[in-house]
Amino acid sequence: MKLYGVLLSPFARMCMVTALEAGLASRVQLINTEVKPTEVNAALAKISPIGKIPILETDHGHGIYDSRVIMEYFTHAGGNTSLLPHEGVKRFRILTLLALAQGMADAAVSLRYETFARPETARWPDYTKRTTERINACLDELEANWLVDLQSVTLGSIAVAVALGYIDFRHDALQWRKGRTGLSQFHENFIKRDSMVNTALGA
Ligand SMILES: N[C@@H](CCC(=O)N[C@@H](CS)C(=O)NCC(=O)O)C(=O)O
Repeated sequence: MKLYGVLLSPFARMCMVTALEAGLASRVQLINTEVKPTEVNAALAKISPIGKIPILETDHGHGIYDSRVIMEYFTHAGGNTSLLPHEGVKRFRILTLLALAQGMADAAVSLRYETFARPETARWPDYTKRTTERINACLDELEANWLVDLQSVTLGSIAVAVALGYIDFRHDALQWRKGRTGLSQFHENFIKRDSMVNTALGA
C-alpha cells in the first residue's frame, strides 16, 4: 500500500503510527508528498478531489481518505481489534477522542497557515485568536476528561500524542504543558513507543 504524505503532517503521521501499531510496517510505504494550501497537486487530485494529505492507495489501486478512514482501514487490514474495538460504548468513546484530537490538529494546522503561509497584509487577528482558543479548549478538555482513556493504546491516544507533537513543533509559544500535568505525563510516556520513535521528524 502507498501512503502519500509527509510525517510533518500530523494527519499523515497518525496514519503511519497506526500502521506500525497494527503490524503493517512492511506493507505500507510512505511516499513523500508535500502539498500547499494554494496549489493543486495534480497526481493527488487524480485520487482525491480534496487533494489534502494523507491519501492511501491500496494494493488493489483504490484510493482511501481522509486520515480517520485510513486509520480505521489499517486496523481492519492488520486484523487489530484493540486500537478500535467493535463493542459500541468503547468504540464511540474512542472515535470521539479521535475527533477531539483531529479537531485540535486541524486548528493547529490552520493556525500555522494563518500565521505563516498567509501574506501578512491579509492576516485576520480574530481568526488567529479564535483558533488559538480552540486549541486551548481541546487541551483543557483532554486534561479534564480523557486521561483514563489515554491510558490505552487506541486510535484516539495515537491521534492525541501526534497532535501534541505537532503543537510542540509548530506552536511552542502556546506552552501547552503549563497547568496540564496529566496530559504532559501521557505524552512523555507515549512518545517512547517504537511507533512514535520511528515516525519522529528526522527518524
Ligand atoms: N481531514 C483531513 C485533513 C488533512 C489536512 O489538513 N492535511 C493538510 C496537511 S497537514 C493538507 O493537505 N493541506 C493542504 C491543503 O490545505 O490544501 C484528514 O484528516 O486527512
